[in-house]
Amino acid sequence: MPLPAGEKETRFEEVDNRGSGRLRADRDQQDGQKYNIILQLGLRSPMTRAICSDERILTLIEDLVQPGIAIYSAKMVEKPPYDDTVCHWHQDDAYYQQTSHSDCRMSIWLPLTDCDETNGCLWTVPGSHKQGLQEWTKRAFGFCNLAFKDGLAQLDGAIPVRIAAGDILLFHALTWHRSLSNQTDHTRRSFIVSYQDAEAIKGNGPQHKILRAA
Ligand SMILES: O=C(O)CCC(=O)C(=O)O
Repeated sequence: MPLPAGEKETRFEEVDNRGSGRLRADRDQQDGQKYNIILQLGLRSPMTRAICSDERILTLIEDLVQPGIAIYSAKMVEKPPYDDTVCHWHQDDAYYQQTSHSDCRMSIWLPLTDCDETNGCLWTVPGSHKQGLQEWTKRAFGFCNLAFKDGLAQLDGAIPVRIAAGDILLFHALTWHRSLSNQTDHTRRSFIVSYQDAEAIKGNGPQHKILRAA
């Protein structure tokens, strides 16, 4: 979904810059941890709230996420320059089903900088959501650590998703995905909002927010 001219330069660069300051502060407190996440973006500021409830996004997902639309969670994920931290192959529903069940949970992955294999773009296996929730294990290292066991998943069809800043990747909570290292000298940030139907019980703590009633 390309953005109208000028919106990328104003809205998304502002979110990127604000996120940068906030993440730097968090990193200091996290004693050197490099892979940073800001949670609860659906609640944090008028700017981030506006992205989560943007009518263009809701129109894109309304036939898939129903009845009604609620935010399950909304976060920003940062990969600093030359960072080897990996987000393992996983399905978001491994996390989400620990809270509640929804058949139609989906996420938007919205990069704030152009992304490809050099800076840790997302990789997915198209169609993998049709295979249901796979067995996972809790990994000690890396992120997205409720991850597939080695050798379990058939990953032959995996593709890197090369995507421009401000474009949207939409994927089901059962879609297999991961991200690798950032080998560039620029920080990679993504804005991720997960939506579910308005009747599913709760979301990720206070982040849960009904945007359209069932
Ligand atoms: O933005 C990334 O690098 C991947 C994040 C991700 O897949 C997740 O948090 O579930």
